[in-house]
Amino acid sequence: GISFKLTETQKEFQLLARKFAKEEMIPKEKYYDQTMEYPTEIFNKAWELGLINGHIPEKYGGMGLGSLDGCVIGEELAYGCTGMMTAIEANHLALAPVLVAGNDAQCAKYFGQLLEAPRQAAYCVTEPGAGSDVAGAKTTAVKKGNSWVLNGSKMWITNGGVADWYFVLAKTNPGASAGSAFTGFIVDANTPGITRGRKEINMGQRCSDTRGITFEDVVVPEENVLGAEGYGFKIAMQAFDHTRPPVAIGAVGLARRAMEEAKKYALERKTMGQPIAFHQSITFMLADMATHIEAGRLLTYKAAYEIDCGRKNTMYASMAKRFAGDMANQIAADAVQIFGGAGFNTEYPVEKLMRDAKIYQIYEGTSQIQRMIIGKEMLTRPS
Ligand code: CO8
Ligand code: FAD
Repeated sequence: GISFKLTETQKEFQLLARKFAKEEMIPKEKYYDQTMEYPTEIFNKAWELGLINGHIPEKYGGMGLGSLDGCVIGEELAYGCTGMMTAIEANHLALAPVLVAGNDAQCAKYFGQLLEAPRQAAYCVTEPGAGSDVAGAKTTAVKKGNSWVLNGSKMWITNGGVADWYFVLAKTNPGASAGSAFTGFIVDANTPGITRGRKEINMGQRCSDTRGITFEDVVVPEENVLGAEGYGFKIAMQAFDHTRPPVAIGAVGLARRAMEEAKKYALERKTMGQPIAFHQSITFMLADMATHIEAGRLLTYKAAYEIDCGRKNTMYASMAKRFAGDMANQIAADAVQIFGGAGFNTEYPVEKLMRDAKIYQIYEGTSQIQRMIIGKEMLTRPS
């Protein structure tokens, strides 16, 4: 039969991450939100505890955690602060293409770097002129002898300013269709010709580091080609199959935090002779929050479980990302409503949650793009 039970190891990770969120992340959330400082201290402590890079296979010295294991941890970290969680989770996004297509030497070298010290990596696909439309990306890579020369600009790159290495998608065959026009590269961040832009000032998740990066005659050795020439687009898409479930669970963790803050406040705040929690319109808002969080978590677990079983989870990953992203925005907005005037004020926790939630409908593919993918999978790629 079906089991909703976490394993003992998953429960241990859940408790560890929950304690970390409560004791380390929540006390600092306001500081990092207001200063927009990169949460180096939190990142380093999470790394020490084994809460980062968990998906690196045991063969390369990692823990070999599955997608569902990562989601169990991710929900707790997101409950603490999604700005910090995004800084942490971006490492998983960067290592996903290497997990999908890296050869032995690439895995050993680049996973090794992330395991030997608290370091960051970043995933560079989006460009100033192409976000949803990945196939429209214009960064090029041209073969010269035994190397490739990269030119172009990437935009909105999480961990862009702090990463030691990048996954970069570049066009290598402009005449070909998307599926064979691009190649994926691992690029050392200290390679000459790379310029990191200023840290962008965003609406929410403000401590996360988001930057533009330009590549000007950046020479990358042939050994840093992932998979093979022409496979980049598919590697980038397969990486999303791994990373959309953890992004979805980030939205679930944020929504759970918003619900708990709203519930606590609604039980304390009294109007017309009783706690507002017992006015039916508030009770119903809380009831819907609890229901939608359960649904978002289960859908995300399903998307993670499918890929852990080695099955193509593209449709479920998009369903989870779409549902959880939209749901977290509704719940964060309702939490602000339940707080009334206090909800609009920075002394209370929910206005940050509402600002932080918005990005879940945008990054890792917008809610509109997720619907396009679900539709395509349903209608033209039926299982
Ligand atoms: N697996 C394998 N192959 C795939 C997949 C997949 N999942 N998807 C597509 N392909 C293949 C197709 O089969 C096709 O192959 P072929 O040419 O052989 O037929 C080829 O790729 C082209 O596919 P499509 O025709 O479907 O391509 P389209 O150009 O129509 O567009 C999308 C596809 C889905 C619209 C794509 O462009 C897309 O995903 N857009 C959204 C981009 C996106 O999500 N960006 C996110 C950037 S990263 C980010 O935001 C990080 C945020 C920070 C997170 C940090 C952690 C919290
Ligand atoms: P556009 O593609 O220009 O879309 C604009 C609007 O049009 C959206 O509402 C979109 O849904 C809609 N739209 C577009 N095409 C269609 C269509 N065909 N049908 C219907 N509606 C459509 N990228 C990375 O590569 N790496 C990262 O680490 C990374 N981190 C990010 C962090 C932050 C904080 C932000 C803001 C972005 C990040 N991104 C990253 C980029 C992110 O994935 C893109 O912003 C996102 O995919 C949307 O692309 P766009 O901004 O170009 O919007």
